[in-house]
Amino acid sequence: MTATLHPLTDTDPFSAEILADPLPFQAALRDAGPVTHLARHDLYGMGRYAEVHAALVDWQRFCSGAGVGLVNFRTEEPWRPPSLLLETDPPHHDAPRRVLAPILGPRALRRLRDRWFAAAEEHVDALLGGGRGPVDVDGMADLAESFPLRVFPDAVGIPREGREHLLPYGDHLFNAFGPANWLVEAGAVHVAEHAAWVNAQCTRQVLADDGFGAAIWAAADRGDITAEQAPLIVRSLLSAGVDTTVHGLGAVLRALATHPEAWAALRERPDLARVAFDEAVRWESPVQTFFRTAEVDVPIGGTVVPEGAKILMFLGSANRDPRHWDDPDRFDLTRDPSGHVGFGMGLHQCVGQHVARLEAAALLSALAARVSRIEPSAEPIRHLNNTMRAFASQPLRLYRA
Ligand code: OVV
Repeated sequence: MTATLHPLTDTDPFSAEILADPLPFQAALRDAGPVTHLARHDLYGMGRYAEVHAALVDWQRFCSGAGVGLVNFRTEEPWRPPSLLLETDPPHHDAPRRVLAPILGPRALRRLRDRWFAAAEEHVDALLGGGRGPVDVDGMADLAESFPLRVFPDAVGIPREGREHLLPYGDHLFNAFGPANWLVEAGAVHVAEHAAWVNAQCTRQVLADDGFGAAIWAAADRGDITAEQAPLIVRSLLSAGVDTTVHGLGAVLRALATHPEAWAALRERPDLARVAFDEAVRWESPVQTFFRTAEVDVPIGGTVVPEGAKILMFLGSANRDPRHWDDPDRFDLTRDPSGHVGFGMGLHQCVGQHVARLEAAALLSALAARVSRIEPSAEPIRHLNNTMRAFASQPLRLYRA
């Protein structure tokens, strides 16, 4: 209850207490007004849906080119070369985005659909085994982590060897958007090895010739991007494409395990898998926050956010703002979750969202066809990260259909 004992402005939104349970702080932030100065890190926090949405679509005043973490790239050194997609503004942002969007778009993904649905069926069959009784699994290790790690790196076209670097690399990257606290210090110990491996997977010679990676290099051959840009765009896939989906799947599994009526509805109508995933992305918001930087003085409510200031967009808070959502804390398959900002909004909105939805649809469909009941068999354990709302483990009991 930090938020009520101390003035909100002194609260550290990246403290272990708030990362473990961010909802009370977020409610206090929304109630305090459209924007609040958080003095601990000299940042401005926005927690209401209307203002977060408006700022995300206003890239001219709320820029990404100075970084979308607390570090201002105009005054401090970024820990890695900036992303050509995430950490840029138009016009530099546009060619990489224009190249990547169709590679990850619904039309291109059609050729992966059957393969991923078959892989999910195999994966769940192997997990359930040949016995008869219920099966105890870890929803994270056995489903949310292992399924994406089985299909996504293949789709990018990277070799098998070394894939264990992907999750810790992403975990550190998402920590590094926050302040240099104990999470960043712990990750910094091994990040050089993870980053060296990730960077080495982005070259043309390493990538299979039929994956997302090769398609990015083909765009360089056509002249749509340069040969210097191509490896950094591949790096974006390996940076943003693993942990995010893992924790999105963790969120939907948690939601379905704790909402038996939603599981029953999904079994009845497997096409609800997509709504279930988007509602879980709204409800849990695996990517909780991103920063923007004020390009000019921006008046918001009675406050002026000064030019150069960092503004923290609380996506998870906007997704639970009762000013916008009816009964926002309820996970509800009958609501229309579209318009949530869990994938962001505006010109940086998640370019991989169709890939994530396809992974979720494959896994949930395979589970719904084989599992009559799914329930928590013990309390889940949270994994703390400066940006992501995540589980380390999630014990589940699966009852065969
Ligand atoms: C959305 C996102 C998260 C992390 C990394 C990147 C993007 C990237 O482009 O590297």
